[in-house]
Amino acid sequence: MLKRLFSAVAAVGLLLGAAASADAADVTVQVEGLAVQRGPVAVTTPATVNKDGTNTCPGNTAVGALEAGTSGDWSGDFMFGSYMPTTVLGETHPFGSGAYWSIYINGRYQNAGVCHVVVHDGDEVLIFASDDPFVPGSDGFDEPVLLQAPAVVTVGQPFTVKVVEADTGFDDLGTGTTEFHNSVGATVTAGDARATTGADGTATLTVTRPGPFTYVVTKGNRAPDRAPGCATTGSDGLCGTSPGTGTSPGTTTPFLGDGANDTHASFGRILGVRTAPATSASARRASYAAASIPTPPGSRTSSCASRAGWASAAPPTTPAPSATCG
Ligand code: B12
Repeated sequence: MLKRLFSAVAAVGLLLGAAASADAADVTVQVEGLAVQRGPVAVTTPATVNKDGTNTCPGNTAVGALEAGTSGDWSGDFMFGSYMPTTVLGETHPFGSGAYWSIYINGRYQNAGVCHVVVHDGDEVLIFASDDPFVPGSDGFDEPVLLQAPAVVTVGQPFTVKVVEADTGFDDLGTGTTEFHNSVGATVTAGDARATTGADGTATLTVTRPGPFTYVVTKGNRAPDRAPGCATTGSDGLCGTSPGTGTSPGTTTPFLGDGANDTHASFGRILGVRTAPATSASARRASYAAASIPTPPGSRTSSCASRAGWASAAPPTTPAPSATCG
């Protein structure tokens, strides 16, 4: 029965994939394994991906992003009309092992295989070693945390960032819908600055060293988020400023919700993790259980991608252009 259901859904996925345009997409790709990490890196998807010499997928899909973001360093069998990545950057997570390589786009769980998830310009593709709710224990990451922060900040001047976390619920067919909630108690580092988010998911940081840095957001077992940032005095020639001119980096008014000051170019957003370990896993178990899937005992959501628009912890609906980080 489930197999019939899967076949039907897979067929729909194939149709969706076949209908996909072959236009290349400029996306960012972030890989978060248990031992490997890459990105976010900005890439352009290839025209097609043929990993096994037999099966070809459209390139403007998650598998195209995976192929470009890992420079081809991944492998996986082709089944039910899609590749199923098992090894990424040398780290292997086969189904049934406790963790699997999962794909989230702009912080959202994807309800199709990598060959069928179409990507668009500005999308942030996260590939992470996710915990498998069908295997006892917590062997991979929970859903990601996602950062919303200015791509360029002023040295010595406090700025505010916001972190949300992805929480995905599943219906009886196993279809997931991701919601975003303010992430309380997430740790954000930016160069020499470090802060913890409060009840509204925000934190205030001050970077004192000029130059490029990487934002890193972590919370418990959730997949981390990362994004490039840059600190400048405004006249040091860094982050796109001109030396000696006093050009303002123009990033002192962080967007935090109403969209009124949504200046895409000045905000970098990090994609990352999942619910507090127990909550996330149990929620997924519960929803899968509703789909009559056996639940094992004890088992359990970028580069200069700039993005504003997470009003009320809602993710952006329109891809934002990339920022320049010097
Ligand atoms: C269990 C399950 C999983 C488990 C499988 C491992 C395990 N320990 O059993 C885990 C959690 C690992 C998993 C992962 C994913 N899954 Co899944 N999964 C299911 C589920 C709930 C049941 C499948 C099942 O057990 N059937 C019963 C057995 C007897 O039949 P089976 O044919 O042998 O089942 C196997 C295949 O379904 C395969 N499988 C599971 N997921 C996927 C996804 C893809 C793309 C492929 C090709 C195969 C595949 O693993 C099963 C066990 O061996 C179905 C929903 C459903 N109700 O069918 C979704 C479902 C099959 N999964 C789906 C998806 C999208 C994924 C992910 C791509 C999600 C993501 N964003 O990461 C990933 C795959 C990532 C990757 N590396 O390719 C979709 C597929 C849609 C499509 N047409 O492409 C389904 C239909 C859910 C949905 N409605 O969105 N999944």
